Amino acid sequence: MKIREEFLQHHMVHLKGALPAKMCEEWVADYFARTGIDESDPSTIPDDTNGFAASTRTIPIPEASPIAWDAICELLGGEDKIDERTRFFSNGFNLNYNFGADEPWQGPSPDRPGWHKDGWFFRHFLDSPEQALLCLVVWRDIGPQSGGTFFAPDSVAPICRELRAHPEGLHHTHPFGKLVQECEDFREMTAGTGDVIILHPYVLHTRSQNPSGRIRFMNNKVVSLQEPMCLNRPGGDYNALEASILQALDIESLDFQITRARKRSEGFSRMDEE
Ligand SMILES: O=C(O)CCC(=O)C(=O)O
Ligand SMILES: [Fe+2]
Repeated sequence: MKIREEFLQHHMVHLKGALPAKMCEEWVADYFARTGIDESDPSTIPDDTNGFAASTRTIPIPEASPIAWDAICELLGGEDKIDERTRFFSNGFNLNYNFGADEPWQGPSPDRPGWHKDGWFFRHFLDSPEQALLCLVVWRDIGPQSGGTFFAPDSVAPICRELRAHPEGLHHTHPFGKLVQECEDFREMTAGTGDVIILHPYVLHTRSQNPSGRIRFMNNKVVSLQEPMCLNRPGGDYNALEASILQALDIESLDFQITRARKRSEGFSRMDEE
């Protein structure tokens, strides 16, 4: 299936082996070497069940993964539409060491805590450019019940309706997660080394338990547009993201006007309470 169709139908595109396995292995080995963590020795595993690794290296996405870069550009309407600051992968891994390992396993469901929409650095509007895609970058294979992110691909429509109803914009702490109650399709991400899973930015997701004894190495990589989306393009020449939003709202076009200014933090840091 073509990338665009796949995105419109499933709100995700799973690119297998999008990063060279050798590079992934090297970056993961480097993490272990720098931190002294040894998975066979629990005393070396940090007490935090999750954590972000310090970022010590980055690589332009087109260099690391032409496949992922082509897919991103195709979905967003071309390379020139993408914010320069979001054109890199890094080793600032999002780690899940052993979250909930001592509790009975619970699969993806609305009952799990923590469902959210990404984007803590900006005020959220239906047409916001800041979180245009959410790429899950997988540095080492993730089997079942090994910390793979839980996600609900059918959250896109309820999120679109919520954002459409709030032209004044919503703070990132708005309880978007409650909309999982309207979802039926709950999944657990499993993936191989070097896979990149491109999710629609309005896919609700949450971390899962990791009783596997194996650290989960991933990034939740944000890709931003330079400009806000346009939901009423003359001629209907929509990028896949815009088309998916119109499809979710079941309309041909939308003259969406924001009623409060856009706002974001410096860089990508967490925005304060309003
Ligand atoms: O750790 C995970 O699987 C999900 C993390 C996440 O969604 C986030 O950090 O925004
Ligand atoms: Fe997230």
